[in-house]
Amino acid sequence: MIQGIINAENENEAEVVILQAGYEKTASSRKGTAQGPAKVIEMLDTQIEFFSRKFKKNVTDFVRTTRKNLGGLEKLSPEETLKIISESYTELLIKGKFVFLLGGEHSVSIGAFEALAKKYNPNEVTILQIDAHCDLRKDDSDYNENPSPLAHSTVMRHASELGYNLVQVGIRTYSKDEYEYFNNPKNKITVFEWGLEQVQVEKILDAIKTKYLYITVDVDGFDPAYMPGTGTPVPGGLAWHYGVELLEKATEKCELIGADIVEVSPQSETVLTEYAAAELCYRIIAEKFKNRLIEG
Ligand SMILES: [Mn+2]
Repeated sequence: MIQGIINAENENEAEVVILQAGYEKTASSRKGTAQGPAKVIEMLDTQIEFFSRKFKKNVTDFVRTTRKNLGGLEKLSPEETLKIISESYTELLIKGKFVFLLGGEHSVSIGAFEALAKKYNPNEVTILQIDAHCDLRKDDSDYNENPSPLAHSTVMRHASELGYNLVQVGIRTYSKDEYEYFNNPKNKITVFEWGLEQVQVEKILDAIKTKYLYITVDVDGFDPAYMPGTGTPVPGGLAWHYGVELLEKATEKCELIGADIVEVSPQSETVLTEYAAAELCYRIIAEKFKNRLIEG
């Protein structure tokens, strides 16, 4: 059997668990994120090169990774879904696993934030978010007739209310309420808007002041040239190498306690989005375990 990046049979044999949460009930525009995690896993298993150009080693020789699929979420309410994600995540944290969550729509991250808040003090954690959107809405009442406080556009508001520090990168659209919310210093949010002026990676790293780091990547934060398959695309996002460098350097600077990649909505005409998501996932895991790769 050819072994892929998923090289452990089950979570007992692995230190990294890729948690698949293909949920998309509250997605506001183009659907399809339910299929995202499975497609990213397929890329991890068949397309991504094991050999790290950065470390000149096979990452699979040093890190044991498995997957866990939270199936059957489609029929559930947002509340039920988040409960399942949060409970599975908590169980894995108790077993000492590093969890990499794959969405699904961005709301799945709330399950991770809730679980991690039981292990870490959110005041000591910065969530580095790559996204076109702030996702700081109180609910989705401005575009949904049956508003939900658990919609994907509210995910970072939940994180903020749990007490996490937020650093948002690639932002290029927000509402008046979101603008007022992130400008309130008591909410501990630093926003790096994307426009003509190039933001230095070092400037973003300087805004991360905590020991612990969580990474959440909404793929619409990257430029659609690199990740076109997503529900609410916005032109003018992060360039590929810029985003990779930012994520690697942030992981180097802090202790990474969790990560997710969300809003992958596979297209029939190209696998670029899920390939890029798989590569980000693999590079973040390599960086997290870089000491082994360097010493091994
Ligand atoms: Mn977004």
